[in-house]
Amino acid sequence: METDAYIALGSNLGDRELNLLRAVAEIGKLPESKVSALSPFYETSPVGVTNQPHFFNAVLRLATKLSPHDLLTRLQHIENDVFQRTRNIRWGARTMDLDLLLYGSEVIDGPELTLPHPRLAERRFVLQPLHDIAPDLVHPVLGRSVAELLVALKSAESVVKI
Ligand code: PH2
Ligand code: MG
Ligand code: MG
Repeated sequence: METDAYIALGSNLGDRELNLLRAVAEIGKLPESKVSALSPFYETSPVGVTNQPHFFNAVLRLATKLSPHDLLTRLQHIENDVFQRTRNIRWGARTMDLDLLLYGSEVIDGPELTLPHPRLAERRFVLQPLHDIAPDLVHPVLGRSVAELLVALKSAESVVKI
């Protein structure tokens, strides 16, 4: 069975735009999967650790037959092997961060994977591009659409379409 998964992409080291394009291409090569929507790219102010370069962020939809855990492992391989990402400071600068936001309406709370992504509704750099491709998608735990979550968001992070 095919499921719509939503993946957030972020980069704040190197050629950020090229990194996002490369990640989209790599995700597009995953087996039994097809990229079916891609948001615009945004330049965003860093959240959490603020003394680091601005990010480029985007969100894509993947129609996939891979399981959530298989998909997560493959995204980690892209981070590590294609972008030579080394695990450094949590929320620090990185060439590529691929976060599984949603997998259909699955709710998972495990040691390796939490779905929906726990900080999804607090982050404008995620909600804005998600809104571009799926405004009516309903968050399976909060029971509110992406459009509703975006309107309710208080944070003042800057998120600028490039
Ligand atoms: N990712 C983080 C922490 N902070 N800030 C922005 N603007 N964009 C990100 O992708 C981001 C962040 C942790 O993964
Ligand atoms: Mg992240
Ligand atoms: Mg991550």
